[in-house]
This record gives sequence, structure tokens and C-alpha cells, in this order.
Amino acid sequence: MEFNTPVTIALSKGRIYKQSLPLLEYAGIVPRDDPETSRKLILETSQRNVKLVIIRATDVPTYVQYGAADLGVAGKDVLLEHGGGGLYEPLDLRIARCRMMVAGVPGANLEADRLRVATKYVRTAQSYFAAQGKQVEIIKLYGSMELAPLVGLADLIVDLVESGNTLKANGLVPLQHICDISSRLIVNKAAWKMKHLVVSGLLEAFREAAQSS
Ligand code: PRT
Ligand code: MG
Repeated sequence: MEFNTPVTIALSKGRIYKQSLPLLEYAGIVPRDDPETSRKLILETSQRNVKLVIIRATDVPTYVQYGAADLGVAGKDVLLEHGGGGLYEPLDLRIARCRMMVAGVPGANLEADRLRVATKYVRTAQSYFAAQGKQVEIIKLYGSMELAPLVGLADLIVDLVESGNTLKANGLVPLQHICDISSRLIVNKAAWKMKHLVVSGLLEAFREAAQSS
């Protein structure tokens, strides 16, 4: 496809970047640097008009919402917490897949009242337990949630689980499945209108690439 208009795509390092590469390549976009080794935050690509910005996973919706990037790739977990304002979410890219789970020590009593739940995913946890009619106290953490039940900070955690190895290594077990998670293409609402040709071209290329993988 042709890129007659400048476009900026926001991505996070790590699994989202790695798993986005084949999708970008399908659209004819090959980065000129590797974010894992380069310290550059803006990557030029094989397309003069296409730039990648490399930011924290949780910041991707914010950059796209404010138009600092036209498009981005973000996990559904991150989008649920962000709330999705100012964004379209037109495509499930089916990459970086995992599950949002409630976990705890084996035999943890889920029926106890005033359970304490440690998580980075405050909104998701709140609405999940509210929908179940359960009163819980949410404790916001920024990482290493698995530690919380081991040191008495919380009864349960809400976290992402892929292989289950992290839970297992810490003597925890998955208890309840909240939802499946994958990464989504997100688009700034103004860019959707003003750059419709290039944005819809990219959307179609990513759709084809995601279906064929
Ligand atoms: O790591 P950093 O603090 O920089 O940011 P981040 O964790 O937000 O970014 P990153 O790159 O780790 O994750 C980006 C996105 O990948 C997330 O928003 C999810 O949508 C998706 N994803 C897919 C995952 C996982 N799988 C995953 N397994 N994100 C995190 N994990 C972690 C999980 O939190 C837990 O600590 O991996 C651990 C569990 O993995 P298993 O295989 O041991 O079960
Ligand atoms: Mg991480």
C-alpha cells in the first residue's frame, strides 16, 4: 500500500512489538531500528511517511487518544483500564493473548466477606466482583501481584495468566476466569476522519495479516 500521508503508530516494547512486526511487514512497514537494542523512542521505517513511537504498554491508549499517535496496538487489559475515550477499537489483532484471572493460594475461600484483592487492574477487578455482588477491597499494585497473598497483603489477586508458570512458581493457583485478553488496533477518532484513506488501508492490511496467521 501507499502512504501519502504521515502516520504515527504507537507500540510497546516486548511481546506487542515482536508480535506486531509480521503485521507491519504485511503492510509494507519495516522498522529501521530494533527497540530492544536501540534507545530511540521514535523509529523510522522503510516507509518515509510512517513512524513508530515506542512507549510503555499502559501509555499507548493515552498517546492515541490525544493524537500524538494516529494508531496504536494495546492489550484489551490496558484498554479496559483506560476506558477507551477518544479511541476507536476496530480490530482484534489476536496477538499477545492471555487470560485475566482471579488467583490465590490453593483452597482460598472466595466466599469470605470483605475479601482483599491486589491488582494492577483496578477497574476490571471492581466491575468483575461488583457483577458478582461481592464486596471486595481493592489494593492497587504496579507489579509482582503474586507476592501479595504470600505476605498477607491480600486474599486474592487479579492478574494476567499465560502459561500459568508465574502463579505456580509462587504457590498460587488460578481460581476464576474473568475474560480472554488479546491486543487490539486502536485509532484516534480525528485521524480516522482526517486520514481515512491511509488508516483504512492499514486496517485492511492488518485484518488480512491477522486472519492469515
Ligand atoms: O512489563 P512492563 O511493566 O514494561 O509493562 P507491561 O507488563 O504492561 O507490558 P508487557 O509488554 O509485559 O505486556 C504487554 C501486554 O501483553 C499486556 O498488556 C497484555 O495485554 C499482553 N500479555 C500477554 C501479557 C501476558 N501475555 C503475560 N503473561 N502481559 C503480561 N503477562 C505477565 C503477567 O502479568 C504475569 O506476570 O506474565 C506473567 C504471567 O505469565 P505466565 O506465562 O507465567 O502465566
Ligand atoms: Mg510485563
